[in-house]
Amino acid sequence: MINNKVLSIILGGGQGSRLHPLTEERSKPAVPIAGKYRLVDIPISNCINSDIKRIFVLTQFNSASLNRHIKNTYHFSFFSSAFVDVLAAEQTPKNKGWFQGTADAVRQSMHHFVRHDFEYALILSGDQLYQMDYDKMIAAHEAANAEISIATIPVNAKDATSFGIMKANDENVVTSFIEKPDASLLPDWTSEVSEEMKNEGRNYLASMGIYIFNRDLLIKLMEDETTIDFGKEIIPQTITEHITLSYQYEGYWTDIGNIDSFFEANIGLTDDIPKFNLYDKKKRIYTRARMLPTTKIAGTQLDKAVISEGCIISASKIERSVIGIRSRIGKESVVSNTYMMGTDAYETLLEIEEKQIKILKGIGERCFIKNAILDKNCRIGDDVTIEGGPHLENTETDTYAIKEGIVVIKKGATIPSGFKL
Ligand code: ADQ
Ligand code: ADP
Repeated sequence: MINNKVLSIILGGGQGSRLHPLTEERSKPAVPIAGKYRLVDIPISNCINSDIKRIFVLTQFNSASLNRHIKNTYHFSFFSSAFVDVLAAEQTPKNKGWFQGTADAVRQSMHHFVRHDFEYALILSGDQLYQMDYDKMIAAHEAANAEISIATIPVNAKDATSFGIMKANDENVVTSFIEKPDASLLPDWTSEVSEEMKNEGRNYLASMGIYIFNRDLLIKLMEDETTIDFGKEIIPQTITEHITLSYQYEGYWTDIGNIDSFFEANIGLTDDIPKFNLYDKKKRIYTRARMLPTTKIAGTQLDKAVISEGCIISASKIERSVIGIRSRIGKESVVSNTYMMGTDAYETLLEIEEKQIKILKGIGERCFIKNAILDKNCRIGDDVTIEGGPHLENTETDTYAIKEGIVVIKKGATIPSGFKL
Protein backbone atom coordinates (compact mmCIF):
# COMPACT_ATOMS: atom_id res chain seq x y z
CA MET A 1 0.00 0.00 0.00
CA ILE A 2 1.16 3.53 -0.68
CA ASN A 3 -0.16 6.67 0.93
CA ASN A 4 -0.47 8.82 -2.18
CA LYS A 5 -1.25 11.98 -0.26
CA VAL A 6 2.15 12.26 1.40
CA LEU A 7 5.63 13.03 0.13
CA SER A 8 8.41 12.59 2.67
CA ILE A 9 11.48 14.83 2.82
CA ILE A 10 14.32 13.73 5.10
CA LEU A 11 16.81 16.43 6.14
CA GLY A 12 20.08 14.59 5.89
CA GLY A 13 22.37 17.11 7.56
CA GLY A 14 24.16 20.38 7.03
CA GLN A 15 27.89 20.95 6.78
CA GLY A 16 27.76 19.09 10.08
CA SER A 17 30.70 19.16 12.42
CA ARG A 18 28.75 17.70 15.36
CA LEU A 19 29.29 14.08 14.32
CA HIS A 20 32.87 14.68 13.17
CA PRO A 21 35.03 12.56 12.62
CA LEU A 22 32.34 10.00 11.68
CA THR A 23 31.27 12.39 8.90
CA GLU A 24 34.80 13.07 7.63
CA GLU A 25 34.40 10.81 4.60
CA ARG A 26 30.67 10.20 4.38
CA SER A 27 27.49 12.23 4.60
CA LYS A 28 25.60 12.07 7.88
CA PRO A 29 22.73 9.80 6.71
CA ALA A 30 25.33 7.14 5.84
CA VAL A 31 26.83 6.95 9.36
CA PRO A 32 26.53 3.33 10.59
CA ILE A 33 24.42 2.72 13.73
CA ALA A 34 23.42 -0.28 15.83
CA GLY A 35 25.96 -2.62 14.22
CA LYS A 36 24.33 -3.04 10.82
CA TYR A 37 22.15 -0.04 9.94
CA ARG A 38 22.77 3.51 8.70
CA LEU A 39 21.25 6.63 10.29
CA VAL A 40 18.97 7.17 7.30
CA ASP A 41 17.41 3.71 7.75
CA ILE A 42 15.52 5.02 10.82
CA PRO A 43 13.33 7.71 9.18
CA ILE A 44 13.02 5.70 5.96
CA SER A 45 11.81 2.62 7.89
CA ASN A 46 9.35 4.75 9.89
CA CYS A 47 7.99 6.04 6.57
CA ILE A 48 7.70 2.58 5.03
CA ASN A 49 5.98 1.27 8.17
CA SER A 50 3.46 4.12 7.75
CA ASP A 51 2.93 3.28 4.04
CA ILE A 52 4.75 6.46 2.98
CA LYS A 53 6.94 5.26 0.17
CA ARG A 54 7.81 8.35 -1.81
CA ILE A 55 10.87 9.64 -0.03
CA PHE A 56 13.55 12.24 -0.75
CA VAL A 57 16.75 12.43 1.31
CA LEU A 58 18.38 15.87 1.20
CA THR A 59 22.09 15.83 1.79
CA GLN A 60 24.86 18.38 1.66
CA PHE A 61 27.11 16.28 -0.51
CA ASN A 62 26.57 13.25 -2.60
CA SER A 63 28.57 10.62 -0.79
CA ALA A 64 29.15 7.46 -2.76
CA SER A 65 28.43 5.38 0.33
CA LEU A 66 24.97 6.95 0.85
CA ASN A 67 23.98 6.40 -2.76
CA ARG A 68 25.29 2.84 -2.69
CA HIS A 69 23.39 2.10 0.51
CA ILE A 70 20.08 3.53 -0.75
CA LYS A 71 20.44 1.86 -4.16
CA ASN A 72 21.27 -1.53 -2.62
CA THR A 73 18.59 -1.41 0.08
CA TYR A 74 15.36 0.17 -1.06
CA HIS A 75 14.13 -1.72 -4.10
CA PHE A 76 10.47 -1.25 -4.81
CA SER A 77 8.42 -3.03 -7.41
CA PHE A 78 8.83 -1.85 -10.99
CA PHE A 79 5.06 -1.30 -11.08
CA SER A 80 4.94 0.83 -7.94
CA SER A 81 5.30 4.60 -7.62
CA ALA A 82 7.52 4.13 -4.53
CA PHE A 83 11.06 5.55 -4.48
CA VAL A 84 13.84 6.76 -2.20
CA ASP A 85 15.87 9.46 -3.97
CA VAL A 86 18.95 11.27 -2.69
CA LEU A 87 19.11 14.97 -3.57
CA ALA A 88 22.45 16.64 -2.93
CA ALA A 89 23.00 20.41 -2.86
CA GLU A 90 23.58 21.45 -6.45
CA GLN A 91 25.43 24.46 -7.72
CA THR A 92 23.14 26.35 -10.09
CA PRO A 93 23.27 29.94 -11.39
CA LYS A 94 20.79 30.85 -8.62
CA ASN A 95 22.57 29.44 -5.60
CA LYS A 96 26.00 29.05 -4.09
CA GLY A 97 25.93 25.32 -3.76
CA TRP A 98 25.50 24.57 -0.05
CA PHE A 99 22.14 24.34 1.69
CA GLN A 100 22.24 27.30 4.10
CA GLY A 101 19.78 25.68 6.54
CA THR A 102 16.81 23.31 6.72
CA ALA A 103 14.30 25.56 4.93
CA ASP A 104 16.90 26.51 2.34
CA ALA A 105 17.52 22.79 1.68
CA VAL A 106 13.80 22.29 1.01
CA ARG A 107 13.60 25.48 -1.08
CA GLN A 108 16.52 24.49 -3.30
CA SER A 109 14.96 21.07 -3.92
CA MET A 110 11.38 22.31 -4.39
CA HIS A 111 11.51 21.86 -8.19
CA HIS A 112 11.98 18.10 -7.62
CA PHE A 113 9.03 17.87 -5.19
CA VAL A 114 6.42 19.77 -7.20
CA ARG A 115 6.72 17.26 -10.04
CA HIS A 116 4.89 14.81 -7.76
CA ASP A 117 1.25 14.78 -6.74
CA PHE A 118 0.91 15.16 -3.00
CA GLU A 119 -1.29 16.93 -0.47
CA TYR A 120 1.08 16.92 2.47
CA ALA A 121 4.85 17.21 2.77
CA LEU A 122 6.21 15.32 5.78
CA ILE A 123 9.53 16.88 6.77
CA LEU A 124 11.80 14.73 8.95
CA SER A 125 15.19 14.99 10.62
CA GLY A 126 17.82 12.49 9.65
CA ASP A 127 19.49 12.18 13.04
CA GLN A 128 16.91 10.93 15.50
CA LEU A 129 16.26 7.50 16.97
CA TYR A 130 12.55 6.70 17.41
CA GLN A 131 9.68 4.68 15.99
CA MET A 132 6.57 6.62 15.11
CA ASP A 133 3.39 6.02 13.11
CA TYR A 134 3.29 9.06 10.88
CA ASP A 135 -0.11 7.97 9.55
CA LYS A 136 -1.64 8.75 12.95
CA MET A 137 -0.05 12.20 12.85
CA ILE A 138 -1.43 12.77 9.34
CA ALA A 139 -4.91 11.66 10.49
CA ALA A 140 -4.72 14.17 13.38
CA HIS A 141 -3.58 16.90 10.96
CA GLU A 142 -6.58 16.22 8.71
CA ALA A 143 -9.05 15.95 11.60
CA ALA A 144 -7.92 19.35 12.95
CA ASN A 145 -8.06 20.96 9.51
CA ALA A 146 -4.52 22.12 10.19
CA GLU A 147 -2.19 23.71 7.67
CA ILE A 148 0.97 22.82 9.59
CA SER A 149 1.53 20.11 12.23
CA ILE A 150 4.53 19.81 14.50
CA ALA A 151 5.29 16.62 16.41
CA THR A 152 6.00 17.54 20.03
CA ILE A 153 7.35 15.82 23.10
CA PRO A 154 7.47 16.97 26.73
CA VAL A 155 11.07 17.62 27.91
CA ASN A 156 12.67 18.78 31.17
CA ALA A 157 14.17 22.22 31.83
CA LYS A 158 17.74 21.05 31.15
CA ASP A 159 16.86 19.83 27.66
CA ALA A 160 14.37 22.61 26.86
CA THR A 161 17.10 25.10 25.91
CA SER A 162 18.25 22.90 22.97
CA PHE A 163 14.82 22.66 21.32
CA GLY A 164 12.06 24.74 19.82
CA ILE A 165 9.57 25.17 22.71
CA MET A 166 5.90 25.96 22.22
CA LYS A 167 2.60 26.54 23.92
CA ALA A 168 -0.68 25.12 22.67
CA ASN A 169 -4.34 25.72 23.56
CA ASP A 170 -6.93 23.11 24.69
CA GLU A 171 -7.37 22.01 21.09
CA ASN A 172 -3.63 21.47 20.67
CA VAL A 173 -3.34 24.45 18.35
CA VAL A 174 0.07 26.09 18.76
CA THR A 175 -0.23 29.63 20.10
CA SER A 176 3.42 30.58 20.56
CA PHE A 177 6.87 29.20 19.72
CA ILE A 178 10.42 30.06 20.68
CA GLU A 179 13.52 28.42 19.20
CA LYS A 180 16.07 27.25 21.80
CA PRO A 181 15.07 29.65 24.61
CA ASP A 182 17.58 30.98 27.09
CA ALA A 183 17.23 29.28 30.50
CA SER A 184 16.14 32.60 32.03
CA LEU A 185 13.02 32.61 29.82
CA LEU A 186 11.88 29.10 30.71
CA PRO A 187 9.51 29.94 33.59
CA ASP A 188 7.15 31.53 31.01
CA TRP A 189 7.15 28.49 28.73
CA THR A 190 5.74 25.59 30.77
CA SER A 191 2.72 23.65 29.43
CA GLU A 192 0.00 21.39 30.83
CA VAL A 193 1.34 17.86 30.39
CA SER A 194 0.17 14.40 31.49
CA GLU A 195 0.63 13.33 35.11
CA GLU A 196 3.35 10.86 34.07
CA MET A 197 5.34 13.56 32.25
CA LYS A 198 4.85 16.01 35.12
CA ASN A 199 6.28 13.46 37.56
CA GLU A 200 9.39 13.24 35.38
CA GLY A 201 9.72 17.04 35.41
CA ARG A 202 8.96 17.21 31.69
CA ASN A 203 6.90 20.41 31.67
CA TYR A 204 8.01 21.93 28.36
CA LEU A 205 6.54 21.04 24.98
CA ALA A 206 9.44 20.62 22.54
CA SER A 207 9.37 20.42 18.77
CA MET A 208 10.74 17.12 17.49
CA GLY A 209 11.67 18.81 14.20
CA ILE A 210 9.01 16.68 12.44
CA TYR A 211 6.60 18.77 10.39
CA ILE A 212 3.62 18.32 8.09
CA PHE A 213 2.90 21.17 5.66
CA ASN A 214 -0.01 21.40 3.27
CA ARG A 215 1.38 21.46 -0.24
CA ASP A 216 0.19 24.93 -1.29
CA LEU A 217 1.33 26.53 1.93
CA LEU A 218 4.81 25.00 1.65
CA ILE A 219 5.13 26.25 -1.93
CA LYS A 220 4.10 29.75 -0.81
CA LEU A 221 6.42 29.80 2.20
CA MET A 222 9.38 28.70 0.10
CA GLU A 223 8.98 31.75 -2.13
CA ASP A 224 10.46 33.99 0.58
CA GLU A 225 14.19 33.50 0.07
CA THR A 226 15.14 35.26 3.30
CA THR A 227 14.03 32.33 5.48
CA ILE A 228 16.82 29.83 6.10
CA ASP A 229 15.61 27.49 8.87
CA PHE A 230 12.28 25.97 9.88
CA GLY A 231 12.99 26.36 13.62
CA LYS A 232 14.48 29.85 13.50
CA GLU A 233 12.21 31.51 10.94
CA ILE A 234 9.42 29.56 9.21
CA ILE A 235 7.67 28.14 12.29
CA PRO A 236 7.80 31.28 14.52
CA GLN A 237 6.72 33.48 11.61
CA THR A 238 3.81 31.35 10.41
CA ILE A 239 2.05 29.94 13.48
CA THR A 240 0.00 33.07 14.04
CA GLU A 241 -1.32 33.12 10.47
CA HIS A 242 -1.84 29.41 9.80
CA ILE A 243 -3.50 26.76 11.95
CA THR A 244 -0.61 24.80 13.44
CA LEU A 245 -1.32 21.60 15.34
CA SER A 246 0.86 20.23 18.13
CA TYR A 247 0.84 16.44 17.72
CA GLN A 248 2.01 15.14 21.06
CA TYR A 249 4.13 12.02 21.26
CA GLU A 250 5.29 10.36 24.48
CA GLY A 251 7.28 7.35 23.26
CA TYR A 252 11.06 6.99 23.07
CA TRP A 253 12.70 9.66 20.93
CA THR A 254 16.24 10.90 21.02
CA ASP A 255 18.32 13.28 18.98
CA ILE A 256 21.57 11.56 17.93
CA GLY A 257 23.20 14.54 16.28
CA ASN A 258 26.42 14.65 18.34
CA ILE A 259 29.07 12.10 19.36
CA ASP A 260 27.90 11.91 22.96
CA SER A 261 24.22 11.23 22.18
CA PHE A 262 25.15 8.98 19.24
CA PHE A 263 27.35 6.89 21.57
CA GLU A 264 24.71 6.71 24.32
CA ALA A 265 21.97 5.70 21.84
CA ASN A 266 24.11 2.86 20.48
CA ILE A 267 25.27 1.59 23.87
CA GLY A 268 21.65 1.88 25.11
CA LEU A 269 20.81 -1.00 22.76
CA THR A 270 22.70 -3.34 25.12
CA ASP A 271 20.26 -2.66 28.01
CA ASP A 272 18.04 -5.56 29.15
CA ILE A 273 15.02 -3.80 27.68
CA PRO A 274 16.34 -1.14 25.31
CA LYS A 275 14.18 1.94 24.88
CA PHE A 276 14.54 1.57 21.12
CA ASN A 277 12.99 -1.76 20.14
CA LEU A 278 14.70 -3.40 17.17
CA TYR A 279 12.71 -6.58 17.72
CA ASP A 280 9.23 -5.22 16.94
CA LYS A 281 7.83 -7.13 13.97
CA LYS A 282 5.41 -4.36 13.05
CA LYS A 283 7.96 -1.55 13.29
CA ARG A 284 10.83 -3.21 11.51
CA ILE A 285 13.99 -1.25 10.74
CA TYR A 286 15.15 -2.00 7.23
CA THR A 287 18.69 -2.06 5.98
CA ARG A 288 20.79 -3.62 3.29
CA ALA A 289 20.47 -7.42 3.08
CA ARG A 290 24.08 -8.56 2.97
CA MET A 291 23.82 -12.38 3.13
CA LEU A 292 26.67 -12.57 5.63
CA PRO A 293 27.72 -15.78 7.36
CA THR A 294 26.90 -16.35 11.03
CA THR A 295 29.13 -15.06 13.80
CA LYS A 296 31.73 -17.37 15.33
CA ILE A 297 32.77 -16.89 18.96
CA ALA A 298 35.47 -18.80 20.88
CA GLY A 299 36.23 -18.53 24.60
CA THR A 300 34.54 -15.16 25.11
CA GLN A 301 32.61 -14.06 28.16
CA LEU A 302 29.69 -12.02 26.84
CA ASP A 303 27.66 -9.64 28.96
CA LYS A 304 25.16 -7.25 27.39
CA ALA A 305 26.80 -7.64 24.00
CA VAL A 306 24.97 -6.87 20.76
CA ILE A 307 26.81 -8.74 18.02
CA SER A 308 26.10 -8.39 14.32
CA GLU A 309 26.48 -11.07 11.69
CA GLY A 310 29.69 -12.22 10.06
CA CYS A 311 32.02 -11.65 13.06
CA ILE A 312 34.95 -13.80 14.15
CA ILE A 313 35.55 -13.28 17.88
CA SER A 314 38.13 -14.82 20.22
CA ALA A 315 38.19 -12.02 22.81
CA SER A 316 38.26 -12.92 26.50
CA LYS A 317 35.43 -10.52 27.36
CA ILE A 318 32.90 -8.24 25.64
CA GLU A 319 30.60 -6.21 27.86
CA ARG A 320 28.05 -3.46 27.22
CA SER A 321 29.19 -3.13 23.62
CA VAL A 322 27.76 -3.14 20.12
CA ILE A 323 29.89 -5.09 17.64
CA GLY A 324 29.26 -4.35 13.96
CA ILE A 325 29.26 -6.58 10.90
CA ARG A 326 32.37 -8.61 9.97
CA SER A 327 34.24 -7.60 13.14
CA ARG A 328 37.30 -9.58 14.12
CA ILE A 329 38.53 -9.48 17.72
CA GLY A 330 41.68 -11.35 18.76
CA LYS A 331 42.49 -13.54 21.79
CA GLU A 332 42.63 -12.21 25.35
CA SER A 333 41.24 -8.82 24.34
CA VAL A 334 38.62 -7.03 26.46
CA VAL A 335 36.05 -4.70 24.88
CA SER A 336 33.87 -2.67 27.21
CA ASN A 337 31.33 0.13 26.70
CA THR A 338 32.33 0.39 23.06
CA TYR A 339 30.64 0.70 19.68
CA MET A 340 32.71 -1.10 17.03
CA MET A 341 31.24 -0.50 13.57
CA GLY A 342 32.88 -3.47 11.83
CA THR A 343 34.44 -3.78 8.39
CA ASP A 344 33.36 -3.56 4.76
CA ALA A 345 35.12 -6.69 3.53
CA TYR A 346 37.09 -9.65 4.86
CA GLU A 347 40.79 -9.81 4.18
CA THR A 348 41.72 -13.04 2.43
CA LEU A 349 44.88 -14.96 3.31
CA LEU A 350 46.18 -14.29 -0.20
CA GLU A 351 45.60 -10.54 0.21
CA ILE A 352 47.33 -10.51 3.60
CA GLU A 353 50.35 -12.29 2.13
CA GLU A 354 50.53 -10.30 -1.10
CA LYS A 355 50.13 -6.90 0.55
CA GLN A 356 52.25 -7.98 3.54
CA ILE A 357 49.54 -6.72 5.88
CA LYS A 358 50.95 -6.68 9.43
CA ILE A 359 47.93 -5.40 11.34
CA LEU A 360 44.64 -6.92 10.23
CA LYS A 361 41.28 -5.15 10.21
CA GLY A 362 39.63 -5.41 13.62
CA ILE A 363 41.12 -5.67 17.12
CA GLY A 364 44.31 -7.66 17.71
CA GLU A 365 45.31 -9.78 20.73
CA ARG A 366 45.55 -8.71 24.40
CA CYS A 367 43.94 -5.32 23.80
CA PHE A 368 41.83 -3.34 26.27
CA ILE A 369 39.24 -1.04 24.64
CA LYS A 370 36.82 0.98 26.76
CA ASN A 371 34.53 4.00 26.16
CA ALA A 372 35.29 4.16 22.45
CA ILE A 373 33.76 4.23 19.00
CA LEU A 374 35.76 2.35 16.37
CA ASP A 375 34.73 3.51 12.91
CA LYS A 376 34.73 0.99 10.07
CA ASN A 377 37.84 -0.80 8.80
CA CYS A 378 40.07 0.15 11.76
CA ARG A 379 43.21 -1.87 12.35
CA ILE A 380 44.07 -2.13 16.03
CA GLY A 381 47.38 -3.94 16.65
CA ASP A 382 48.23 -6.22 19.60
CA ASP A 383 48.57 -5.06 23.24
CA VAL A 384 46.75 -1.78 22.60
CA THR A 385 45.00 0.06 25.45
CA ILE A 386 42.36 2.64 24.58
CA GLU A 387 40.47 3.87 27.60
CA GLY A 388 38.16 6.81 27.15
CA GLY A 389 36.75 8.73 30.09
CA PRO A 390 36.29 12.20 31.56
CA HIS A 391 40.02 12.36 32.37
CA LEU A 392 40.77 12.87 28.64
CA GLU A 393 40.76 16.33 27.02
CA ASN A 394 39.04 16.94 23.69
CA THR A 395 41.68 16.57 20.98
CA GLU A 396 42.21 15.25 17.46
CA THR A 397 45.03 13.46 15.59
CA ASP A 398 45.22 11.77 12.16
CA THR A 399 43.92 8.50 13.58
CA TYR A 400 41.57 9.42 16.43
CA ALA A 401 39.55 12.19 18.05
CA ILE A 402 38.43 12.54 21.67
CA LYS A 403 35.07 14.18 22.28
CA GLU A 404 33.57 14.44 25.76
CA GLY A 405 35.74 11.55 26.96
CA ILE A 406 34.73 9.24 24.09
CA VAL A 407 37.64 8.07 21.94
CA VAL A 408 36.65 7.87 18.25
CA ILE A 409 39.08 5.87 16.11
CA LYS A 410 38.75 7.17 12.56
CA LYS A 411 37.60 5.09 9.60
CA GLY A 412 40.42 2.90 8.28
CA ALA A 413 42.93 4.12 10.92
CA THR A 414 45.82 1.89 11.95
CA ILE A 415 46.69 1.90 15.66
CA PRO A 416 50.15 0.31 16.15
CA SER A 417 50.78 -2.56 18.56
CA GLY A 418 51.58 -1.42 22.09
CA PHE A 419 49.76 1.93 21.73
CA LYS A 420 48.36 3.26 25.02
CA LEU A 421 45.77 6.00 25.59
P1 ADQ B 1 18.16 21.44 15.38
O1 ADQ B 1 18.27 19.96 15.49
O2 ADQ B 1 19.19 22.28 16.09
O3 ADQ B 1 16.69 21.95 15.81
P2 ADQ B 1 18.95 21.74 12.68
O4 ADQ B 1 20.41 21.81 12.99
O5 ADQ B 1 18.38 22.74 11.76
O6 ADQ B 1 18.06 21.89 13.90
O7 ADQ B 1 18.67 20.25 12.15
C1 ADQ B 1 17.41 19.68 11.85
C2 ADQ B 1 17.67 18.51 10.90
O8 ADQ B 1 17.99 19.02 9.63
C3 ADQ B 1 18.83 17.60 11.28
O9 ADQ B 1 18.53 16.28 10.88
C4 ADQ B 1 19.98 18.13 10.48
O10 ADQ B 1 20.93 17.14 10.22
C5 ADQ B 1 19.26 18.57 9.22
N1 ADQ B 1 19.91 19.71 8.58
C6 ADQ B 1 20.42 20.82 9.18
N2 ADQ B 1 20.91 21.68 8.27
C7 ADQ B 1 20.71 21.10 7.05
C8 ADQ B 1 21.02 21.47 5.72
N3 ADQ B 1 21.64 22.62 5.48
N4 ADQ B 1 20.70 20.61 4.74
C9 ADQ B 1 20.07 19.45 4.99
N5 ADQ B 1 19.76 19.03 6.22
C10 ADQ B 1 20.06 19.84 7.24
C11 ADQ B 1 15.52 21.48 15.09
C12 ADQ B 1 14.40 22.51 15.26
C13 ADQ B 1 14.00 22.60 16.73
C14 ADQ B 1 13.62 21.21 17.22
C15 ADQ B 1 14.79 20.25 16.99
C16 ADQ B 1 14.41 18.82 17.35
O11 ADQ B 1 14.83 23.77 14.77
O12 ADQ B 1 12.91 23.49 16.89
O13 ADQ B 1 13.30 21.26 18.60
O14 ADQ B 1 15.14 20.24 15.60
O15 ADQ B 1 15.53 17.99 17.21
P1 ADP C 1 31.07 4.10 4.66
O1 ADP C 1 29.73 4.57 4.34
O2 ADP C 1 31.12 3.49 6.02
O3 ADP C 1 32.12 5.16 4.47
P2 ADP C 1 31.08 2.63 2.16
O4 ADP C 1 29.62 2.47 2.05
O5 ADP C 1 31.79 3.59 1.29
O6 ADP C 1 31.46 2.90 3.68
O7 ADP C 1 31.67 1.22 1.93
C1 ADP C 1 30.90 0.14 2.22
C2 ADP C 1 30.78 -0.83 1.06
O8 ADP C 1 31.92 -0.76 0.21
C3 ADP C 1 30.72 -2.23 1.55
O9 ADP C 1 29.39 -2.63 1.75
C4 ADP C 1 31.43 -3.03 0.50
O10 ADP C 1 30.51 -3.58 -0.40
C5 ADP C 1 32.29 -2.05 -0.24
N1 ADP C 1 33.71 -2.25 0.02
C6 ADP C 1 34.52 -1.41 0.69
N2 ADP C 1 35.78 -1.88 0.75
C7 ADP C 1 35.79 -3.04 0.09
C8 ADP C 1 36.79 -4.03 -0.23
N3 ADP C 1 38.05 -3.90 0.18
N4 ADP C 1 36.40 -5.10 -0.93
C9 ADP C 1 35.14 -5.24 -1.35
N5 ADP C 1 34.15 -4.36 -1.09
C10 ADP C 1 34.46 -3.28 -0.39
